[in-house]
Amino acid sequence: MDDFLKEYAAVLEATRAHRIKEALPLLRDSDKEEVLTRFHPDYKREAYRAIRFGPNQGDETVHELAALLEGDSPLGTDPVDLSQPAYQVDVLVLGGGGSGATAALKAREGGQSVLLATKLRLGDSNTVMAEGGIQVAVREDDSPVQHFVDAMHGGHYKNDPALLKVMVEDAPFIVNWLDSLGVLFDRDDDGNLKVKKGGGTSRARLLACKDYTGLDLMRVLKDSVLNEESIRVIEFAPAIELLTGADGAVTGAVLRNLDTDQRIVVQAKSVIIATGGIGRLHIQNFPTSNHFGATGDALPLCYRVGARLTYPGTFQYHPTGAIHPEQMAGLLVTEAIRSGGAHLVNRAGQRFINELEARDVVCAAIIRECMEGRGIETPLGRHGVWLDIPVIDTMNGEGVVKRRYPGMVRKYGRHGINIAAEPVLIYPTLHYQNGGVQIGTNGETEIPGLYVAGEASGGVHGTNRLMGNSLLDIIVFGTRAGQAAAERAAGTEHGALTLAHLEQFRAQMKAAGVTPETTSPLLLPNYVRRPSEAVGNAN
Ligand code: MEZ
Repeated sequence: MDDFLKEYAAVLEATRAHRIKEALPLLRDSDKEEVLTRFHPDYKREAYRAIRFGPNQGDETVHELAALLEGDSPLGTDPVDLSQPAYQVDVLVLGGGGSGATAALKAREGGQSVLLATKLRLGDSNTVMAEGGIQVAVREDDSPVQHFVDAMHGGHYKNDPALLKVMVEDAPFIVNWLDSLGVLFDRDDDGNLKVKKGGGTSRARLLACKDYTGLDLMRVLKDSVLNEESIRVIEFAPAIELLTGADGAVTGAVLRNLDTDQRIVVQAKSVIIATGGIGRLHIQNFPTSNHFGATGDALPLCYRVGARLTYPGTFQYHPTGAIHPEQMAGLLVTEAIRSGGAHLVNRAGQRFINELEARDVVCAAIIRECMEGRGIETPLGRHGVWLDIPVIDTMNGEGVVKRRYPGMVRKYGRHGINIAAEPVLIYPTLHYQNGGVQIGTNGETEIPGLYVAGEASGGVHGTNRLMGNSLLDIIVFGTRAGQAAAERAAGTEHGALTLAHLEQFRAQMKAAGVTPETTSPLLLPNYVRRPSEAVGNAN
């Protein structure tokens, strides 16, 4: 352990026996409200401003997202030849994570030709970063109704009830499908699915593949897509603009080949956007648990064709992001560790919140401890509190941490930290966009031909998602969007390919007196060198 931590660790160890006996009550609603409004980043007014034009004009969001929505198209004013599309397909899926892969498989099952285009490689996504599990009511003492009630409570009753209803009701079928594809869910000695409890839930309903659940899901989804020869996959080819027909329906997209910078025009009868979340915008300067590609690309693309966003101003800061060593900053330390009994402890050796409160409340409580001087500062100026992981072995016997959390053991082990024996420093990390493009129960948007699935969409989680509901969301709505998009394609002709929506968008921008600060979608985080900046590239 680094020297600067030793004196604090001694305090932590001295209080462990006492803490084990302590039962921390859950907060009353009024206390939750107080800690949230004072310390949660979503309530920091100076981080927000109103969107100046478009479908969400007047709604508040963070500066980073407002700039993206009001950004101009990367197409600039260069003419694009739309007369000879490189591909003509029934269903175009944008995004190669869990939701995109599922949507492609289901659209193909619907008998339609499918092209899946993805910004990085197939599978490079937030799905593979998901650790703790997927919520499904499988036990006898549980039900989709109970799951619904928990998610509503966690989401501050802002969830779209119709979306949430189908999500919890489809969940048991989804788990059967994943099981049939070969996902290796944890099971007990009798072969029954094992369940864990997540924060903010009344029942243990989290199914997991150790602490790399998303990785295992993506493993089988990726294989399934690759085994389906009739699904065409193009990698390193993100969408930079959608295309619309005379009636405003989405009729295709312009992709950019990241290697050659060439544009690729695709004509499609239905387009499904499943490009994930926004963590790599580092909203309010937070570190992030998100994948490199998580630059919120769906939001400006959909906004420009006139799709409304729901809750564009709410984000999830996962309570336990690593802050030390610096190379790990932002990395997710799964909630499954708190669900397994780890304590959150301040520098005085005190627990300060029930570790299984909903995420936004735990996040706000950690920020409060740090702001009020009860955190620990790292040599590089980050502040955080302890996550006492060794207490799990103290309570359950040696070897439990290693057995249950092999992914975490490995990630910290690379930096010489043995989490079974040493506590780790954590602070909230930007993890999830609670809001997104407004959808109906089949992933449909208000724009004909445009479907959105997974983290890019919003509404199902209200303003605070519960652990494990994201892996469920991506598969449920990937499935529904894939099926609905295929059904539409079966009964539609290809539409004209135009950029009429972009002209209208630019006219609205001009009328609002807005000068764009950036082009969007961003595609890569600002600190990543663009292909055009590569050594030897004269452009
Ligand atoms: O759903 C999630 O965000 C999740 C399971 C994260 C985690 O803590 O592992």
